[in-house]
Amino acid sequence: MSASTARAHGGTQSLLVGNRTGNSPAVADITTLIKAGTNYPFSLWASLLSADGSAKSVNVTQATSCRAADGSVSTSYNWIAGPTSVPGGTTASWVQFSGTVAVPNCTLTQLQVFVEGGAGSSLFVDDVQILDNSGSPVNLITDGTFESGQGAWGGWGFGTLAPVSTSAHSGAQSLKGTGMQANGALSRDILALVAPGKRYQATAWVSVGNVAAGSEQVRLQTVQRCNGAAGDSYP
Ligand SMILES: [Ca+2]
Repeated sequence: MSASTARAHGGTQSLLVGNRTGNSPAVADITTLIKAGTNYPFSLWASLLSADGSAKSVNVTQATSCRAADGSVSTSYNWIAGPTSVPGGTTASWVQFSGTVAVPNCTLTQLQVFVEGGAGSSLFVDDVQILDNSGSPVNLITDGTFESGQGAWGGWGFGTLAPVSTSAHSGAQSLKGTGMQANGALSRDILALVAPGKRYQATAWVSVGNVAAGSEQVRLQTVQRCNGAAGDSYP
C-alpha cells in the first residue's frame, strides 16, 4: 500500500493497494477523530485495474466496535456505500462512493472505514472526505436580514432595489426588487467569505408580488468562476 502517481482523481497522487492476492482493503481508522452518537457524511473516489480488465464490485464498509456493560467488545460490519461496479481497464475510471458514517451512541473502542472489493485487482482510492457537521453552524451572511439596510447586496435586471418595511419574513424589513426581468437577480458577492473545496449550506426566504399568474418560479443560484476558467459557471 502506497501513494501512487499511476492514477489520481484529484491532484497527481492517490492511494494504491497493489499486489492484492485477495480482498485486501484500504483502511482508515478514525476512532480518535469522531464522537459517539454522531453522523458524518462521507465521499471518496475509487478506481480499479483488474488482471483481465473487467469491472469488479467495490463497497465501503464501516467496522464499529463497542464495549458492553460486561466489558465484552463486539464489532459490527455495515456496507455504507455500494457495492458498485467499478471498471477495471487500463484507462483510469473513477467512481464516487458516498453515504453516512453513523456512529452509534455506545462506548466506542474502534471505528474503521474500509474500501474493499475487486479481489486480486489493484485498488486506487482518492479524495476521501468525512465531514464533521456536528458543530454549531455559523451564518457567513451578516447582512441577510436587511434590518439595517441593503448591506452588500445588489443584482441586475430590476427596476429599483431597496430595503422595504412593507413585507418581512422576520423582523421589520426585507430586500425588494421591483420590475424584475426574466433573468434578473438579487445577488451578493460571497467570494471573500468562502474557501475553495468547501461545501456550504444556503437558505433564503422569498416572496413575489405583482405577478399576473399569482406565482412565479424563483431559483437560488450560484455564479462561479475559477482562476483560468474561460467563463462563468452556474452549478
Ligand atoms: Ca489525489
